[in-house]
Amino acid sequence: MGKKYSQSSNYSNQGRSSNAANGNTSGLYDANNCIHTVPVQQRTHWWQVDLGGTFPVYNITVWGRANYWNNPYSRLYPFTITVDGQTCVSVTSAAGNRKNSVTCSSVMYGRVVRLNVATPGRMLNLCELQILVCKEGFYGLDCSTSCDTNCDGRCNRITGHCTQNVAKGKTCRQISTYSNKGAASHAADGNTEGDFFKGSCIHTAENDPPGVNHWWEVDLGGTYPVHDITVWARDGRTSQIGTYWNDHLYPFTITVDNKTCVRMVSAPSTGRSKSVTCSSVVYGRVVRLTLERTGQTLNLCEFQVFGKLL
Ligand SMILES: [Ca+2]
Ligand SMILES: [Ca+2]
Repeated sequence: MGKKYSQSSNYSNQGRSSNAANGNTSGLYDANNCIHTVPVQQRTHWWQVDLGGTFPVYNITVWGRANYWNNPYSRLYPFTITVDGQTCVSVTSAAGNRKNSVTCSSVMYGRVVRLNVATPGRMLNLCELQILVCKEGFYGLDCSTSCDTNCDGRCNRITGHCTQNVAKGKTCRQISTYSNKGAASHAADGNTEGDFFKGSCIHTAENDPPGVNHWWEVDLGGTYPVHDITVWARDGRTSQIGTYWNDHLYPFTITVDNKTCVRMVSAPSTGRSKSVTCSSVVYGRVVRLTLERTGQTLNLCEFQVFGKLL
């Protein structure tokens, strides 16, 4: 609820797209609870929601229109649900009643969820579509189970499996090294310590080479689905952009095998760590962080890749 909705056409204001996510599962179209596309034999009738960010999509429940949900004129069935254009599930026949809970073939990470009436569709009536996504730290069909404490509060929101830091202990490289205390391996040693002099942060060399953006990377040793990353800044100083040594980390770009995962401009308002997510799951092996301040040395105390989705 409260997201952006759209649909292929609008039969009347009474059938507007937000009606399928207004929290009311009533099947009464006349009560402004359902959507209604223009009834023509066009190729596509669809309704979609833009979740505003990437979410794990798995359980979806749809409610059809009272007395029409199983109408032979394809007001809902058969339909296909997609997540960012990838098929989540195809439903060929109607359920026993208006309500139908379906699941994607696997957990799909995406932003735009669309219900398409299968061709040839005639119109679409949909009274509610719900996507259940647990908040961080909880999982299960009703999101009532908390992640195992060993997961450090992070687990798959469907299965409960720990999402482990797959970067820890892996081979690291960086453009240059300031001193032994700033070795590349320090950003994946499993220690988030922020005091540079305790030897758990990286530090690239000043003016070597000049005029380029400094980078650090980790080779995960195999292909992983990369999505959730947490970066830890250096402790101990007030920088130009907030506390800590944030101007030696932000803004940065993260790539996975040279494919863009995310660009992050702003440092967190509090705390040394920031969790970021790729715009979509990026499969790859080498994850690189590049500081977008030409010639500036890069400080990074820990880089965690929570890449194991299932
Ligand atoms: Ca509704
Ligand atoms: Ca470290």
